[in-house]
Amino acid sequence: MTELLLKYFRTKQQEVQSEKVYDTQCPFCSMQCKMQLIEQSIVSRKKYTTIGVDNPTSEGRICIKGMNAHQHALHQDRIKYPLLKVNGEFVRISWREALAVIKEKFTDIQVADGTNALAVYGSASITNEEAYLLGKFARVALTTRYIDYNGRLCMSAAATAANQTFGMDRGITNALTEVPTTRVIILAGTNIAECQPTIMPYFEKAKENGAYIIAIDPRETATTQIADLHLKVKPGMDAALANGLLKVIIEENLTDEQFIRDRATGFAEVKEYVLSQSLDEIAELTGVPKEQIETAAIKFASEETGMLFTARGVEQQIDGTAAVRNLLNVLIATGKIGKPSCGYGAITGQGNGQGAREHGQKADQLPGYRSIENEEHREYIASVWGINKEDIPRKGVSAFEMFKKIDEGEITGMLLMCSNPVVSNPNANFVKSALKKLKFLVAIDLFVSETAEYADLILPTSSYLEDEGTMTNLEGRVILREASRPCPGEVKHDWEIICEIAKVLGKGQYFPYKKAEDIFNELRIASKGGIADYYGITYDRIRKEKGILWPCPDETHGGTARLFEHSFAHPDGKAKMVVVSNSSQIPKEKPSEEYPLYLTTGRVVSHYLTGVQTRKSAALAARNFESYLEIHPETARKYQIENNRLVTVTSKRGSIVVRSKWSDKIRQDTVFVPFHWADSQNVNMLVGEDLDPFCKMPGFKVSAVKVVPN
Ligand SMILES: Nc1nc2c(c(=O)[nH]1)N[C@H]1C(S)=C(S)[C@@H](COP(=O)(O)OP(=O)(O)OC[C@H]3O[C@@H](n4cnc5c(=O)[nH]c(N)nc54)[C@H](O)[C@@H]3O)O[C@H]1N2
Ligand SMILES: Nc1nc2c(c(=O)[nH]1)N[C@H]1C(S)=C(S)[C@@H](COP(=O)(O)OP(=O)(O)OC[C@H]3O[C@@H](n4cnc5c(=O)[nH]c(N)nc54)[C@H](O)[C@@H]3O)O[C@H]1N2
Ligand code: SF4
Ligand SMILES: [Mo]
Repeated sequence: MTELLLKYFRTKQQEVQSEKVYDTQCPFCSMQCKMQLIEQSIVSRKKYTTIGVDNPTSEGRICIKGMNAHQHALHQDRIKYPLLKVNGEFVRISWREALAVIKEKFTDIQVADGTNALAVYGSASITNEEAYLLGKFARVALTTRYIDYNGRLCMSAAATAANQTFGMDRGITNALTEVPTTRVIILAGTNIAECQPTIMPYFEKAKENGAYIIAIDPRETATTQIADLHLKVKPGMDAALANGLLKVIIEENLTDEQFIRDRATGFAEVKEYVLSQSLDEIAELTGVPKEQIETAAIKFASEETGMLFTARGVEQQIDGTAAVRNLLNVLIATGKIGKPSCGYGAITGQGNGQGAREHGQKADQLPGYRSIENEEHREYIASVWGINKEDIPRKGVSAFEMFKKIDEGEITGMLLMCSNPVVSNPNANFVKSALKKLKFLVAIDLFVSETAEYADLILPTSSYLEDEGTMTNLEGRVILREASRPCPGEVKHDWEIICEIAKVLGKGQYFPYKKAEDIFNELRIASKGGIADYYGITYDRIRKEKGILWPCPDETHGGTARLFEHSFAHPDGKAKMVVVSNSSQIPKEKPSEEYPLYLTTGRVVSHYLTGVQTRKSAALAARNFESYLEIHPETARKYQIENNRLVTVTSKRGSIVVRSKWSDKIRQDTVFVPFHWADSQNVNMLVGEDLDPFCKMPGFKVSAVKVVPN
């Protein structure tokens, strides 16, 4: 180093007057990368740097979003005080006033419209403690049946499919360390390179070790680039494609007969159905050449080990459950589960997409993945909560269906925690009109989101730097987010807010917690004996062992890395294969003369979900400051769409205006728009309301649209 450089660094170091280090985890995706925020005071300003910290899942890596997460958490737009809407304007009020307003409004609503007139809308970006508490709050403090959460739009198809096929749902059936040694991988409708970037080295290592990678996606993405074979499927056709794979595997005698006999039911019916189908027709339906279907099937079936991964491309369909089940049929038919380097992964989305779907935030669920309609389960949870089992309400409806109930006047008040449904639910115009009908909406958020703007009261909550608690990452590993930064202004933690509301409603005795760990210790008991059994997991153990994979039934149990080694979780121990027809039970929207193109939606690496957080971050916003329409140049020419111009995209439901981006990486019959932007760029104004009959997932990945130049 030159004298000059040394001198420069010495002066720099002298400038740093103090340094604080905050241990935390990234607030964004399911990798939950461990990191530290380093805050340096330098003369007149503060400098922030985020670095990755070693741990079993992300191994010290972080991506561009994690690196810049502090930019939104420290942003001046953070809400720091309760805000009440008075004559259309939000004004600062005290917590005491805010809680009094809630007490009055909630009581009035329940007196006038019945106890079920209040609904709770939760999230999978909150901690396990908070997700558990929100479920308890709805049932015990509000005694309403209506609670559901944003995970309904996210993991519900994969979760339902895994429950139906295997009898239980844990995102990945293996620890990630098994990926590098597998021989063949299917990546179906998952863009891990942009959505879970720090997972990539596991797959890159597999490739270095000679694994054959098959990607299924209507677009070429950073993920399909690592594939040896890319099946550029027509949007919404994964179920039919899986039938093609099954047909070839069966005809080529590549099934694992013994595995099927010993470990599965339903194969004979599946075999009969797929053999009755024509591969030429499947090729036509899916847009994937017959030879490619054959190659994929033969490659996958003939290797000794193999793993299947799906994400929202396959799942966010009105036949998402069936599509996943049919891909699981492929996995079972080839005996590739329950063995080393063989298994299934539904790549979890949100930071706590796994844990938040296990402990009672779902309309039909009680903690530990128990069922709210099962008498024994009700009895057990009532005993943990200290109430009568008759007092636990019955099941409610899914996230989007709650907006239907609002529209119909059945739900008149809502508590919304950590979600932005105006941008994330289908048919956004309908959602907005429903929200306007509410007598009272409380939003608990970091910012005045597009949905919080509709609220009567906004409560300020803490961020990932401030709020401690456990999250269950995409492996099913329960990890502890230590968070030590003090809350800004009068901000409170989500769990504290729940407890305080319960208290003013006269239910304080059921919510006596002093810290997140107290809630976790109750969750452990509530989950005990359930499918998602956390009983053996403690904060101390997580700290020592760097996370524990559930199920973990007692404190001497080491956690479960690989599921289904000896049996599946159905009472007969077998996996259930099922016939899935080539076309959806509810017809999907198809391109027509008026709306000639498929629209599919998804993500870019630099933004997160509805963008409320990442649009605040200067570094991330600079990478993509507006939405866009990915369109094939041939298609663009056909519709007189120049490159880089504003265009109007219209479906039966509405219109948006975005900038065109020519790309020969997308199918010619399909356009793609990311969903991170709001207002006139809110792509959910275009998406329809039909829901998967099993899991109530909307069809975010298939709409019919037209595109015209502006
Ligand atoms: N950068 C970033 N990362 C994120 C998020 C984010 O918003 N931004 N969100 C997090 C969350 S909550 C989630 S759920 C995950 C989502 O992670 P992914 O599911 O991987 O993300 P998507 O972009 O929604 O969809 C994945 C791919 O599906 C393809 N696709 C579209 N239609 C179809 C189809 O019909 N069939 C098939 N086979 N593929 C199709 C799209 O082209 C896209 O490349 O990411 C998590 N990570
Ligand atoms: N068209 C289309 N639509 C989609 C999808 C798609 O692929 N295409 N994907 C769907 C998927 S997979 C998902 S997961 C949903 C997500 O949809 P949403 O849940 O609506 O999205 P977020 O942007 O995560 O909203 C989180 C809100 O909570 C706030 N927040 C952040 N952290 C906290 C916290 O700790 N506590 C509280 N109280 N608030 C907090 C943020 O500021 C933000 O306003 O969108 C779905 N919608
Ligand atoms: S966005 Fe996901 S991959 Fe990136 S740092 Fe955060 S948790 Fe890790
Ligand atoms: Mo998600």
